[in-house]
Amino acid sequence: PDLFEAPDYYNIDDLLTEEHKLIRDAARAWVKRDVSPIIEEAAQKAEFPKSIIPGLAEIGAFGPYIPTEYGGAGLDQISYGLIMQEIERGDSGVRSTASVQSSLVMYPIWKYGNEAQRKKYLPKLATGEWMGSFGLTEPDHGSNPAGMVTNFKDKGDHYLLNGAKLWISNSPFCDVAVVWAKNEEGRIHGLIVERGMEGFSTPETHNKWSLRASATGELIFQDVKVPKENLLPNKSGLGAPLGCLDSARYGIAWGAIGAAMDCYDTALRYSKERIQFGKPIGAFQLQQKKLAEMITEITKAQLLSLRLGQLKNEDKATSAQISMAKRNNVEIAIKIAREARQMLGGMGITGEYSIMRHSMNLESVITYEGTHDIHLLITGLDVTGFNAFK
Ligand code: TGC
Ligand code: FAD
Repeated sequence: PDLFEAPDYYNIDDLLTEEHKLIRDAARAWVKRDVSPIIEEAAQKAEFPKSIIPGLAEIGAFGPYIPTEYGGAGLDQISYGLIMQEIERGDSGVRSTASVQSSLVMYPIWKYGNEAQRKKYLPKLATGEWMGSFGLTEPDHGSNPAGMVTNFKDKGDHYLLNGAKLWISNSPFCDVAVVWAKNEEGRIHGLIVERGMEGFSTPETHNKWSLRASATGELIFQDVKVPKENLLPNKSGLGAPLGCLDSARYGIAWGAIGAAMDCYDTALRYSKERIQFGKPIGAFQLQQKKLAEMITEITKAQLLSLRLGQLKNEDKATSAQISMAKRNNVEIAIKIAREARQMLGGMGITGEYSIMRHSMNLESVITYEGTHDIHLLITGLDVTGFNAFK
């Protein structure tokens, strides 16, 4: 009752289980109660609202598909997607915090870590007692992470870590960071770096016009002594961080639909109430064209994500399929945000409505986790067999 009525033009709810709907509605109610009232101010002030961390944990946003024995929610991939959708309907920055914690910090510890690491970190990350960040991108290596220069040397009883990561979500307040660095042979490994280790600092990046309610910063390592037990032992090479990205990108494909739904819903309501030339603006063909195209694209994105979720549940989704969904759904969301903003006229640029915030946030979402162009090249490679990256 009284929840956001999400567009469901093709009765996609009929394809969900009762559990999916319960999980989605719990996340939806939480966003309405705890995120929507505070998010505009947080974005205006460019502050991550830490008060929402326990709520994120409660709705299962930290490790939705991580087994319950490690504190995760033990849910399937569609539930994970629906949670991301609801959170991003509130704000992409809040979804970023959840994506990083779940797919980029808990996932590698669960998949590539040993039992001691899983037991030490996962339960505290699941409750939000500890917050994590993921360091892959460097100042000179964004789309091409294989070129990274951050490195560690074997010093007998510990590793010595040097380098710097840039554009790191959650960095300014993280307790632990999963950091990707090269060993002396140039092989990429994941290391768990903890706040307080000497030589490790996390300066914040200011003056963002996008994702303002998410804290972004650097991870700087100057001769950081990392205990040997903090190396993730079970996978190395670029495929290890890329495997984490597959999981996060999948969540973003769902999340972007949430942002698009919120923009569409706002524009639709406005179009019925705003009178110009003696009629609601929704009665004019040009405004109807915008709304009709928005609901068409949202419906297509929902079906794409749901099918991808089924494939993921069966462990059959390919990285290229995930790239297609991330790229498509973020693109339709950014276009919908732009059109919806225009439908609100001057009101559309204010913080009275969420659209402009979504629009600005999505400029980050279309860039991070692989840019729009990188995902196109992944599809291009997949269908032609020719690598156009290099
Ligand atoms: P390439 O030679 O293609 O691959 C190297 C190795 O990785 C394997 N691989 C994958 N494994 C798992 N999942 C994937 N998606 C994979 N893609 C490739 C591949 O099989 C190979 O394995 P092996 O065993 O043969 O060594 O690598 P490349 O150097 O040519 O690069 C390919 C490229 C450009 C697609 C890739 O590097 C890329 O995706 N670049 C974009 C970088 C990116 O997405 N960065 C994101 C940083 S994290 C972030 O943005 C968080 S935002 C916060 C939030 O989520 O909210
Ligand atoms: P570049 O790689 O320099 O790309 C610049 C342009 O060139 C892009 O348009 C790109 O598409 C294009 N381009 C690059 N290579 C090619 C090519 N081969 N062919 C055609 N075009 C090409 N990273 C993390 O590791 N952890 C995080 O938590 C994290 N959070 C982020 C949060 C925010 C708010 C932002 C903005 C970024 C975050 N990132 C994070 C970094 C993000 O993943 C990178 O910004 C992204 O991968 C792109 O890298 P870049 O910015 O260096 O751009």
